[in-house]
Amino acid sequence: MTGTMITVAPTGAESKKVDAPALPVTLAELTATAKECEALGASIIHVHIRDDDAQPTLDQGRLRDTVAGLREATGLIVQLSSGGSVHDPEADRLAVLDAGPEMASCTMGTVNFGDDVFLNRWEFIVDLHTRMQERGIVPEYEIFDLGQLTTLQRLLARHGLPFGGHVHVDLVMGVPGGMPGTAAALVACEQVIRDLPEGTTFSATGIGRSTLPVMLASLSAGGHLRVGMEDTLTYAKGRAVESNMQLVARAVGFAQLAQRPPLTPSQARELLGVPAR
Ligand code: KMH
Ligand code: ZN
Repeated sequence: MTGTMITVAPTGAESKKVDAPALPVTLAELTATAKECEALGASIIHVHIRDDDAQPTLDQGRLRDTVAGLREATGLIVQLSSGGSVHDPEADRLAVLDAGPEMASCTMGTVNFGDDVFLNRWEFIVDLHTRMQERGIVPEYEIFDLGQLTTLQRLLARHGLPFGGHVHVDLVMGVPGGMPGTAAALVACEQVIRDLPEGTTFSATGIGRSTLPVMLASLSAGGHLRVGMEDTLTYAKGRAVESNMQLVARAVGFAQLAQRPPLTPSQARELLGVPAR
């Protein structure tokens, strides 16, 4: 398949609604954003949710309502974040899988995260991976640094392929504490991805100002794209992002220019081994 999977990551756990009023924090805002992003060309939504005070939460009831609401309103692949915020305990992060998503993120190691630490112990990674296998959830392996790809190799060698048999990786580049958001770093990752099981796919996102170089590098290296207000709140120098749709529309434009038009959600399901709906 030569098209581009475009993931929208609309909310995240780090940005505040007061600083970015367009950040979708209610279920109504999230479903409206999801519908518009799907119409523009997104095929996957990477979901973090907020509580009534717009603070990050992993509340089980809200997670279930969110999965149900997004499935009813859109055809997007619903990928819940098992990363949560840096403050979430492991038990709550594992319980995300109980909300019944088609996909969930699964980070391949601990990384400094600005002034905080995003903790992902080996035993916790194994737990997430094996629970997803048992429950028929397709993981997206989140990679914040080059060595985490080697951790993924070790995980697959010791604990087997994910549900569906297809390996998909997301390079999250430019986090302060992780790998830089540069074409050189993306190519270095791509070289290691070649040692993963045949057919492994990758997407990439650049945090903050690295969004454009990472997007262009990923398209030219055969990768897919993730964009959204989880990752950047600046559209251009001195210009704030107006909406997630603005970021998806730009990614769609670049994908089309690269002659790799957006894949539909059903094409993305086929590629990733996510069961058809
Ligand atoms: N919010 C970050 C600490 C994920 O969603 O899996 C972790 C994160 C990764 O966003
Ligand atoms: Zn996330």
